[in-house]
Amino acid sequence: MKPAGKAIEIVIVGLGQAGGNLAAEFARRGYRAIALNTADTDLKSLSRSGLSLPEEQRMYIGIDGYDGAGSDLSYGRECITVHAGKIRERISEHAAGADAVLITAGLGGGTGSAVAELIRTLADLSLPLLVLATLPNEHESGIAKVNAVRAVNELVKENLLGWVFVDNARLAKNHGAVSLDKYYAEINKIIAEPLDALNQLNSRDDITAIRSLDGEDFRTLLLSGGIITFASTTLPRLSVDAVVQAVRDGILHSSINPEGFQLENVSYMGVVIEAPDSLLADTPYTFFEHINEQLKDETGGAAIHMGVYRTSDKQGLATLRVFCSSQALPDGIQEMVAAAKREGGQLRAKLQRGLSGLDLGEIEEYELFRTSPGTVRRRLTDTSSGDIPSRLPPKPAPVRKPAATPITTVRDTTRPAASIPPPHTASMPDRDAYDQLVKEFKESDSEDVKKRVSQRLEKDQKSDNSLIRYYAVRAMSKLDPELFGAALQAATQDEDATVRAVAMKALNK
Ligand SMILES: Nc1nc2c(ncn2[C@@H]2O[C@H](COP(=O)(O)OP(=O)(O)OP(=O)(O)O)[C@@H](O)[C@H]2O)c(=O)[nH]1
Ligand SMILES: [Mg+2]
Repeated sequence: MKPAGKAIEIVIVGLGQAGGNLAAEFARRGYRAIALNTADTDLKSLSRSGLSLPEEQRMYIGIDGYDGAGSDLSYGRECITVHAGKIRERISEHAAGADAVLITAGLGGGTGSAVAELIRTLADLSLPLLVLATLPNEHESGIAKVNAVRAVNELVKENLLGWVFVDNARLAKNHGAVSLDKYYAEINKIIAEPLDALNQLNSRDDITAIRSLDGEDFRTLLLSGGIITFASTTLPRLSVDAVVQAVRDGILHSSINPEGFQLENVSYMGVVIEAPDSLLADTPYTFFEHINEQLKDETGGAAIHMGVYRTSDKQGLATLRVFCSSQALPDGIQEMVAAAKREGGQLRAKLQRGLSGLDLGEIEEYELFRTSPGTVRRRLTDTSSGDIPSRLPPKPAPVRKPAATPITTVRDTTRPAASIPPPHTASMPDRDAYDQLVKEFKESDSEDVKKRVSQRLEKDQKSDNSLIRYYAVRAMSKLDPELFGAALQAATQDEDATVRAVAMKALNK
């Protein structure tokens, strides 16, 4: 059943902490929402004012009681795979009868970045899926950026009805003065507002329709299949040129979505003008038609849905709301890819000892610039405008993955410690190697083995290489945070934000 005051029923599924916080914001606005997380601590934080979701709308999907993915994308994916059955069951119940299912997630951590795995898990349910994903801030670690780029690359290949990318860096620039304790609650309001505003346009008491953008128009726009961007601005007067210019600037420099959406890539557009009588009285009847024609012209034939509403704005200003879907990734996402490559590259340059864990080879092989969502979309037939071939970099030769540090998987009780490689050997151990250390520590009865694993992890926590420190700290957090108290304490001062976060979380357990 459609919720009161909304044109269409959108239900929300939040994944990871950011996803859960966004789900809570939509719930505050009257949407049905649930949050999935690998961390019980994050789910519990959804009882705070401003970011709250009742307990029965939270679902723990961690493994073995671990608290969060600690930025480990493979673990995030694994959690979803392990709980696939119960996730499908829960979401199918939750989404019953919905016009659209919006999955919210923050890209950068290990849980939200696994959002494509969640989408694949839900594929059999044939739900009308959209995704709203935040991109990391500039100050976030290289690991967060690499996770985010991988997630974007996976996401655009999924068969979805729409993608909304949110640029956390732009939001931080404009709202960075908000206090730390209220920051996410505040920016999540800003993120949810444009979608909600359009969905409840025709139930608002403060505006009356002159020409309405109705619920079916909104449904067509939202489910048109493409990268969605929003913009809103105020205008002191209404003229065709001023409105078209504001639409162009608004989507090029959206304050929520990544920079660089171009009018010529837009395939569907909704334009809503809310204006007081003082402005409407001076606006000729043909205005509406002219804007429509000019936008159609500049977009190369996009479907334009327009609405004009009368408001009682005291300052005499008109509000312009723009919603459009485009078939090309905006420049802002390409910049993020460049930053991930750069910072991943710096990390690699620091290492020189091998980099199987971060796997930059894969990053450099990303097809992000090649893959237009148009190639996977099911509705639009003309995908030619969606590709960005002119900006394609030549495909670099794949970087060969160094072999992972050999770790014996067969238990040899006569030589209990033989499988532990020395730190800082020629090639850097990857995540599996550290998982193996955790396993050996847990399964071994030998004090000698436990001691050698501990010494190894403590030594690696001091490594010059942030990825080694990250894996070591993550392993400590899976073992006994008390035993590794001193090392974890030291790691809370680490120069890498992700290492600090994992250590803090372990100590708070
Ligand atoms: N807009 C917005 N962004 C957020 C919020 N919380 C976190 N983020 C962003 O989302 C990214 C991912 O962080 P989390 O959501 O905490 O990570 P996670 O998905 O829980 O993953 P793990 O903690 O590794 O299990 C961060 O790098 C931030 O950029 C939020 O409430 N709103
Ligand atoms: Mg988390």
